[in-house]
Amino acid sequence: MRTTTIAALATTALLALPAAASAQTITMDDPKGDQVRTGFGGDVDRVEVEHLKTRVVVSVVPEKDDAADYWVVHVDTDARNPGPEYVLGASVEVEPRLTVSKVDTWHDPDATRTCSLRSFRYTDTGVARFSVPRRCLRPAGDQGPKHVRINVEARNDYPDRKPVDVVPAHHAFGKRWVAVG
Ligand SMILES: [Ca+2]
Ligand SMILES: [Ca+2]
Repeated sequence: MRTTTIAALATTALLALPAAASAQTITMDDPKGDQVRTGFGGDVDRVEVEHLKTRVVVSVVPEKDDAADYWVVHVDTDARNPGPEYVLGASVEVEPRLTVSKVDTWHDPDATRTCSLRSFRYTDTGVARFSVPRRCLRPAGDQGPKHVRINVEARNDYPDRKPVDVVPAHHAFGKRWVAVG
């Protein structure tokens, strides 16, 4: 009886764990063909997030031959502020370049650039890989974010720069925090 009770308590304790458990690496899958049809690319297949000791790496995997012109990655580092604290942007211009900006809301006109990096590239398989030093995602003197959540928008230059596919959803982050490894 006692064993049963302990087992039951253990099960209850497990069920009581917060849904937003941390992990060093997560994958967010996205449905195929759910993008806004504009005649251009931008259908995201999945997003992978790695939180390493010195960098946060976000890999955006488009459906085959369906890359967007432009990717916007919103980074949540603080649950007390409902929106993102940082935005990463990269385009497929001749010389791909990654910018990191500090923001207070989803669309912050006063965004402040914290880093401008060459550490953005497309892999041979068309994956857009953002590799950001943690120092770009922290206030001065801070150690860097304990954990991050991510939102990715695919955008095109034509007919406009409105998002055509968003992971996981408009103005929402992945459920799971990705803790530093
Ligand atoms: Ca998709
Ligand atoms: Ca936040």
